[in-house]
Amino acid sequence: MIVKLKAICGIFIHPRPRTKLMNRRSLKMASSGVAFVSRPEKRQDYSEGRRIMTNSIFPPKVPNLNFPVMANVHQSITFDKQPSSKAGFTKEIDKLIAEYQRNPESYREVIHLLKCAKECETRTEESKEMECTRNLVDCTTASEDCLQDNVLRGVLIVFEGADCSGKSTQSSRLEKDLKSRSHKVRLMRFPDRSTSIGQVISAYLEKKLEMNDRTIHLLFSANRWEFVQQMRKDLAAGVTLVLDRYAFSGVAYSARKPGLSLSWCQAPERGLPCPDLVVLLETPPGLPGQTRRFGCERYETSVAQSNASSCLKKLADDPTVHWEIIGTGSEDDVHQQILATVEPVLLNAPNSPLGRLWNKQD
Ligand code: FDM
Ligand code: MG
Repeated sequence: MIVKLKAICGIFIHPRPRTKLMNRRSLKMASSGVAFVSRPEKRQDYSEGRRIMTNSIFPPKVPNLNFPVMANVHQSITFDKQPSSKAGFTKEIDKLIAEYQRNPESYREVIHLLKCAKECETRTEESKEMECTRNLVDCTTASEDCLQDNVLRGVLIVFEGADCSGKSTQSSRLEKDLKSRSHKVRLMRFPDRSTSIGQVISAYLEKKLEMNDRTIHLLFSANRWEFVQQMRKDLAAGVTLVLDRYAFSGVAYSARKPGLSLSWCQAPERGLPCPDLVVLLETPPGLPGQTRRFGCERYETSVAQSNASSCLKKLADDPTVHWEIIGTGSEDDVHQQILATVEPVLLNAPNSPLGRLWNKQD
């Protein structure tokens, strides 16, 4: 069965600007009166106010959209759902490789990971796969810090936790709080579904596309690497980055799957900018699973979420990364706890260089 997916451009109206859903390119578009939303499940959040453009992947016949106008089908992607015809999907990876190869300097790690992902789709031996990710460790020498004189670097703060733990709410509250105190701050989220790799990830999460557990793991990682240059530039320019999920989700959601070891899952993430602080939010009892926000994406099951949660807790024991676990409480209480945790980090982190995550040479 061939499933045709289309990326659709539409204009719809935005009630309150949710910049957390936007990356730099989208913000540029926003400033010209059109903004970009990468998560179709957030569509219901937009009803009036601001013009938005979305190019998320939808089925060809878009059902009951809650926003006024859909127009301009501008891209059509075909994925073959049959497990027997891997050729169809490897062709998609080839297209991704060709796209990122247009800028090989910026996307060295991304291209490497995409090539590994293609290997994973075509071969099954673990040794081969291990080999290709191991090479990545040698590959991650790019994106040197471009520190500026007289500018204190920004701070890298990551929010982790299962679905419904409040990451999106709390990361955007922190962003607002820091902005109100005149900090330069940018909110990002992973996966970032706005890029070509992000769209393939999104199709996978929406169960419109099947692929091997290792392949998708590498694509999630490549999705982070494609932003590393921008992240480093921002940090060097004194912009504090607040991230809604990062490499730790990448590891936790994959390592719970049979046959994927923790160390294999960590390999492609080694060398990413190391957070100055990872805030792990605990999930309120009864959640996830019993909330309307718990949708129908892949991994949106209580088993997957609680396994990922346990894996995150294991990762939080790692002394090479600064973790803080925040217990459950009212939204305001949690916010206050986060502020108290973040404050000393904001003061101290800029005085030491940005680390590399899980880097054995450090
Ligand atoms: N997820 C997220 C992964 O499996 N790997 C990753 O690297 C990241 C960043 O994707 F279930 C999972 C976690 C979650 C799903 O994330 C989509 P959001 O935050 O619900 O969009
Ligand atoms: Mg989710």
